[in-house]
Amino acid sequence: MIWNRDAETAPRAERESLQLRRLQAAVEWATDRVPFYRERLAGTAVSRREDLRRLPFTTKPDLRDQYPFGLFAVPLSELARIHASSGTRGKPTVVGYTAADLDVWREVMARAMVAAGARPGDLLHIAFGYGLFTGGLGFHDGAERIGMTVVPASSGNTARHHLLLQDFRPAGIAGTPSFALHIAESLREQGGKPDALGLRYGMFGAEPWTEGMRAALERAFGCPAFDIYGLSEIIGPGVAAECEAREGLHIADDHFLPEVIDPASGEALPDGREGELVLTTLTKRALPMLRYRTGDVTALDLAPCRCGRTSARMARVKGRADDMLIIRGVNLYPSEVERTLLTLEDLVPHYQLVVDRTGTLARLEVQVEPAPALVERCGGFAADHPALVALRTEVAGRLRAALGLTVETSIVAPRTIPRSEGKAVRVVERR
Ligand code: DLL
Repeated sequence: MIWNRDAETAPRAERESLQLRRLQAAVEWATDRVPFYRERLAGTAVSRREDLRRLPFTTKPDLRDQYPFGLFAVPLSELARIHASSGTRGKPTVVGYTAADLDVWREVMARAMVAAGARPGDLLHIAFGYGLFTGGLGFHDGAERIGMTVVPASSGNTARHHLLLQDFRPAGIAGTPSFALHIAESLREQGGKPDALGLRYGMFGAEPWTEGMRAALERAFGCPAFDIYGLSEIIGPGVAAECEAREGLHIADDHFLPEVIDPASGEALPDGREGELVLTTLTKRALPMLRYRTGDVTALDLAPCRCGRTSARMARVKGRADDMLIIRGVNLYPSEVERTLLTLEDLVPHYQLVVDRTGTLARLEVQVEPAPALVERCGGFAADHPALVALRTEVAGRLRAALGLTVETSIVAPRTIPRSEGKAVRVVERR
């Protein structure tokens, strides 16, 4: 099923001419109403799609400088809602929506969820946080638009999730991959059967995850797991999502125009090349974003998908450009470590990277936990048990082969790696 067949399967040429018309209107809207854009875009005309490349980028620091409402294009009285992303330091990034923006958000979320198998009448268990974070309410509104029944469970309180999932038996679950896995793992530890909950699909996102994580989630819940991407600055979840083909995420590119650039030079890269995703909102009223640098690393594919949708697709996000670690001259993303770790059955799918910058050279320690079955075979956890020593050697060898880097590997006691209730923190810095 396709939620909006006309929009989602429009031929490429038709799509591109709609994009150009909307881009022109968006540039006009932003320059007329936002002093920041008026100053920067004075005299810039957009008559062809390629002219997009002449517009300056908008960045996270621009949003921070204009905190809280400086980039809004409508008076506060015309806003229907405000969200914010927490930001690790300092003030949050504040975003706003008019009633029409919320309609666009519901529309793109409905497309995303239907592509994952959601249907009117389904019960949906939402394990994303509600509140200023866009995850909970984004899924909530989209599900209501489809005509689903929502269980707004929110994040945290894992025991409550177990109870609701077992007693209500929803068709679908939505949450961060790390929290969903924690729900499944802890349920299993208590004698429950997460793979017998009757779930038909899981929709996961808000943090980078790998194919290994997908396999772990599918095994845990006994249903397919779909990737949904988005960011508050652009709208929230629903910017892009996988369909049943699962060959990249369909970008709602009639609302959000994608480009991929070389993060160092800012030059646009050809389709298929990996770089930083830049998005321009085409229809957003309250907070138009022209060439927003997401920081997320991906590649674009314009070929039509075998599902029939014709939008541009993006590859699974590898991570944020600023999450890249440089260890003894080697660049690596936490997701590359995850890719290796999750091929090992004797490990649980939780891990942490500890970066020690106290010496002259940064050192990386990868902490992993043995799977419960292995600990049982060892008669309890003892780091010097030969089976665990062998496991450590195996993990270290695989990481060395995959990363081209020797990293310290530690097998830590079960349950020592913190479990996530929202976005997982994979990297801990020691300075
Ligand atoms: O995380 C919106 C969201 C909620 C998306 C629920 C999907 C599901 P922010 O808190 O503003 O918004 O964080 C956005 O999270 O720039 C990416 O770095 C990361 N991210 C989001 N989805 C994915 C994904 C929400 N599917 C930032 N894969 C983005 C990888 C993701 N990273």
